[in-house]
Amino acid sequence: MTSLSPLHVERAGAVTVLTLNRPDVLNAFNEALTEALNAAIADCAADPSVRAVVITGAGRAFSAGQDLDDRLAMIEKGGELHLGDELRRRYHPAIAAIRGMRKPVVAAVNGVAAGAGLGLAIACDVRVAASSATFRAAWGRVGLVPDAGSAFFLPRLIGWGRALDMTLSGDPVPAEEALRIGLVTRVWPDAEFAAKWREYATALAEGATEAFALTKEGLAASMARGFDEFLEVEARLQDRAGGTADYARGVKAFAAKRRPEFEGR
Ligand code: T3D
Repeated sequence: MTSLSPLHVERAGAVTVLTLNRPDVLNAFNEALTEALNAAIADCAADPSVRAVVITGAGRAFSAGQDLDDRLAMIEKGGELHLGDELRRRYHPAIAAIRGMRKPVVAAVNGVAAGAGLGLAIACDVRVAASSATFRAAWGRVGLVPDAGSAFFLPRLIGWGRALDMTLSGDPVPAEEALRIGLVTRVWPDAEFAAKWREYATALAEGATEAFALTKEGLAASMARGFDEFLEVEARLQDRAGGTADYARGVKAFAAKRRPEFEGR
């Protein structure tokens, strides 16, 4: 990737690909990158013609997290650090917008994902990884706590014990191990990786997008509700899904023994 922009935005049919593009520093997040990422995520959310989003990295990394050169500069200046404010301003909007996005968001983890880079990946709906990718809960090694939503998502994805092992040890988790413990759901060889995630995202973008939005809503609701209350949420979501034109398209296509052509609504 040669563009000077810290974030490369590419439209491929109904898929938007956001490529973190600071390869010299393993796509570490500086102010310009988080600003561009927040804006691009908001654009994807607002554009109904975008039906799937992929976040990936340029070069050999997905992202090494917060740019520590920027933090070193702040520390050496001697002022007070307010990292909570940094999270609220730069990271939380992106994570919240991904969770709330009414279309699938895929993290295509092409290389190392560390610190807030791991946080971004685990906030996405689906994680797919290149076989050489690694996952590092790097915070402890620089004296911080997991952030960018990581302490929320990590135990839900891999379980309490593994989340503590990963965050306390800081040891790298290779892609095959990540697959085994449920941190990612697909691993493809490096040489095929880009073609595979493009194929995967294209298939998602051809799906029943509104039903996918309601699916995300349902899964999120299940985390915060008891069983009886959840069943009522489920019934309401299915009411809405059953009212979409895509549902009628899906049923007609099934009856005609052909593939449905969903329009996303
Ligand atoms: O501050 C806030 O707003 C709060 C938010 C905090 C969230 C966080 O993300 S804190 C955690 C930050 N991330 C890390 O602690 C990871 C730091 N990086 C590493 O530990 C290693 O780079 C890796 C394990 C990820 C990869 O190691 P390796 O050996 O493959 O590569 P390398 O040689 O360490 O890195 C290559 C270059 O990228 C190098 O620059 P150079 O020497 O070629 O000029 C290195 O300094 C740079 N780089 C890597 N990570 C960062 C970075 N530069 C700035 N910030 C980084 N996070």
